[in-house]
Amino acid sequence: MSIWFTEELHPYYRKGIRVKRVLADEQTQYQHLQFVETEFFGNAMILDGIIQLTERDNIGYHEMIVHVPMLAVGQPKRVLIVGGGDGGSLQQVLRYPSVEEVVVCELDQRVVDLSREHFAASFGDPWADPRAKLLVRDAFGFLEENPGQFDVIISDTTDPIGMAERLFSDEFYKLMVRALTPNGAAATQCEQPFFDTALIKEIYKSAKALTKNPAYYYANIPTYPGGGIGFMYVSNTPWENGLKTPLPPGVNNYINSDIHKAAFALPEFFRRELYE
Ligand code: SPD
Repeated sequence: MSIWFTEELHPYYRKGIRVKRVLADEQTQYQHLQFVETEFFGNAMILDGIIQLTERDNIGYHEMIVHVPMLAVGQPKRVLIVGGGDGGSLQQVLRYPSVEEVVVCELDQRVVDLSREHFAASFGDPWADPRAKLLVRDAFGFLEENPGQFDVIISDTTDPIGMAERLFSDEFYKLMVRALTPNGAAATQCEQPFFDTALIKEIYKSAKALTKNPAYYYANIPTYPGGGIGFMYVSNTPWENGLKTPLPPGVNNYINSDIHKAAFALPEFFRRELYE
């Protein structure tokens, strides 16, 4: 028997993946959390009906959201991950020998617990690293309390729906930039150029008002709407600085120097909307 899981993030667009079996299905304090074993993509986590990651194609997401700001900064020591309870970004951050501490501010403990169980084959157990510190709390308050503290901030969030909507606001970007060290860099989950042009434009405006060198970049992730997702790089340090920095020890499955550079090339309609 096989089941098709169909996602409808936008009212005008649907996509589906074939599921072998349901591994977990629960209503947490915050959301509907599901883990499924898929036919092609390995295990997947679904939140409120939206695919967050699969074992096969999370590589583009996690390698790009993490390494672009980390490489630009050079020798990052303190890193904050907003959200990221699945551990995929954490695994990538921990590859850097310069990192002394990674704080993960995740609201839902169940996301962490079930990801440890169902993504162990892909992520190992990054939480066992003594540099990793999990805070089960809302990121807003934490950012407010920690100005100038982080060399890199990664906003690894769900889509801007319900409680996550605030994480795409000007207020959030102000707090995030305030929590960075002067030459620090952030990268945020920043949606899809075709479907979310207006939102991304607003976010770019906020980022531009707060830092000298923001830029949008993109990665291919077949299980996300439109086959990919973009990120906002937010920093006074140009992202190009990272092109000179070697990638950290460990295996890369998506990023290489050509991809790093090419990710910032935008289709003309979108480049014009954003930058002119
Ligand atoms: N439309 C899906 C966007 C999902 C972004 N969050 C992914 C979390 C992976 N750590």
